Amino acid sequence: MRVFLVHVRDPQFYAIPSKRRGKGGRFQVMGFPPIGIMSLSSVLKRAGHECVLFDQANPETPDEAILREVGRQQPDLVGLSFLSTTSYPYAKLLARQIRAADTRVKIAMGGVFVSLNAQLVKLQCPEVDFVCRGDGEQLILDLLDRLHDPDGVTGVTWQAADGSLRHNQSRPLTRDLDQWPFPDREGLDLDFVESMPLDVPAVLSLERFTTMQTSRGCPWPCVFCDIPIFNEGKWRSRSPEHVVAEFEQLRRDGYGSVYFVDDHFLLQPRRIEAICKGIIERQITIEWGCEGRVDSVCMQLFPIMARAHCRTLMFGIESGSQKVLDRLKKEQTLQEIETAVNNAKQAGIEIVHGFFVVGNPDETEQDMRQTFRFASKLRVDSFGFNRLCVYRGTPLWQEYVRRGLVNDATDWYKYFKCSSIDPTVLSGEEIHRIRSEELRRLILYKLVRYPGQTLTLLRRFVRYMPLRDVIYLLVKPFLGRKKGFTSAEVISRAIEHGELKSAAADMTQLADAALEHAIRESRAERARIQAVAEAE
Ligand code: B12
Repeated sequence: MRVFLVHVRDPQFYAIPSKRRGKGGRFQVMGFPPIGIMSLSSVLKRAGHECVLFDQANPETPDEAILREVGRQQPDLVGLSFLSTTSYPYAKLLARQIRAADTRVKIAMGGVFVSLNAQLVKLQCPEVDFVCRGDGEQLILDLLDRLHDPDGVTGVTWQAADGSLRHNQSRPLTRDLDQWPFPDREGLDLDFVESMPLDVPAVLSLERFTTMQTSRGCPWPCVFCDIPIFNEGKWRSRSPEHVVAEFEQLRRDGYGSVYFVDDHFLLQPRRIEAICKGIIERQITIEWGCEGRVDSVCMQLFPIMARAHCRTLMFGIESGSQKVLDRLKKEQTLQEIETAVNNAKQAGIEIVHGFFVVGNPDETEQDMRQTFRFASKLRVDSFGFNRLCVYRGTPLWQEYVRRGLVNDATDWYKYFKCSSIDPTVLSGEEIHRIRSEELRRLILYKLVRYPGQTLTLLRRFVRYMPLRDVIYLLVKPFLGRKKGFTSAEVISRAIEHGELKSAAADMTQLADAALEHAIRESRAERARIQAVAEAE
């Protein structure tokens, strides 16, 4: 059968297509490749199906291009894939356009957001035939076998001919992840260049870049995360041999840099040691990055990780106030954070990044300032301070439902900054004011206190980014708000994307007609910005 798989995303939100073309004329994109659809594609191809991939980071495949291809190639199934609540409005719109253009083609949706909201998505978006929950590899094969009668295909939510909503049983989680082929990295006409994971301007390199997933899930109970629910509280992993074999494949394909999208890579010492030894023995020099918890028992392995070319280690530090950490059920101490960061630096990990969140429930101004002071004490090379947001499926969402701050029936497809809805959180203006002040202080402090470390990082940026953008990154916290966009600002917005994030939050909260209007307007605006940037 012929299957289209589309990774839906706002093209300028998390990936910046450059005008540059890589080897073989492929478009270069600064951002993460869509590993979800790439994983499904290789499974489909191995089973003898035809699979065509689209990533909307590619400026050549907006909705219109996908609609044209649906008309031309008449696929049996179009699968729409996206990660987060923020992309749902775009996915819904695309599904509706496909259905309007072709009443015959079957449409499926998958990914974390739809897995956690399957019945509601099916009701709100009847154009979608199948809402697919959880791991997609075996599910999509089974679905293709039963496309016209998915009764019994576990993990699928659909509507029967009598109009009733069917929520088939969930699929038992498979522990055997080695059974799946490596993601299909050649199926997209794009070359990815490592950019800034989340808000982090921590450029690994400009080598050919890709992502890998070596494990799934994280069992810790942080109140803002829905991963334990998506993975039923379990952590599953691939064997070290399978991971190292993929590294070998990547070397053959000319990749120079990899980021692990695992929720918690640092969970099992023996596995990590075997992966690192495998990489070292085979003399693979691909540089890689990963993230994990600071209380990891794998800390003694940081030196071997560094020898195996782990260059970036990202920790979810969240706060410098123990009270806030406890409120977030982070189950980590300030001491553990310091120890992990110090050990990583001592082991020779080049970039240690700290993810922090501000605007937390019950966080006072003093707690927030303490977080910045704590960050200045830590030997982290780079840091990001995001406002806490709440998504359905997390324990925090459930708390807000109980407290009457969100309405599960009408708000399920939205997400909120906690500061917008929770009276125990500092107001948006206060957070902005404190964050700007403290960020300025933090940057100056790092420059003075750790000039060597900061200059090394800056040298790395300058190697990979235009000098004016690096300068802009540095001075931005010291500037007031400006009107209009410079091209550096377009890039920095993609790095920090504070305003885009607010716009996305607003977008998830619009009624359908207003949503379509807003998306049309924002596309027109984007086209204008692009035209200005190109003219420059
Ligand atoms: C890597 C990552 C990113 C990357 C994404 C890059 C990219 N191009 O993919 C970056 C850094 C850009 C990013 C950004 C954001 N992210 Co993020 N991200 C992740 C992370 C860690 C891994 C995703 C991944 O690659 N998984 C690996 C692949 C193989 O899995 P998958 O995509 O889920 O696909 C599988 C199944 O879902 C299924 N499937 C998927 N699609 C389909 C389609 C069909 C038809 C079928 C049958 C099956 C199917 O099959 C696949 C194989 O089993 C997840 C956590 C997680 N474990 O999912 C968070 C996560 C998805 N992100 C999250 C969030 C909140 C965000 C941001 C909003 C952050 C922010 N505040 O700015 C943005 C939003 C980006 C966007 N517009 O979607 C939340 C989403 C919560 C929610 N309910 O919305 C998550 C779950 C993290 C968390 N702990 O809460 N993210």
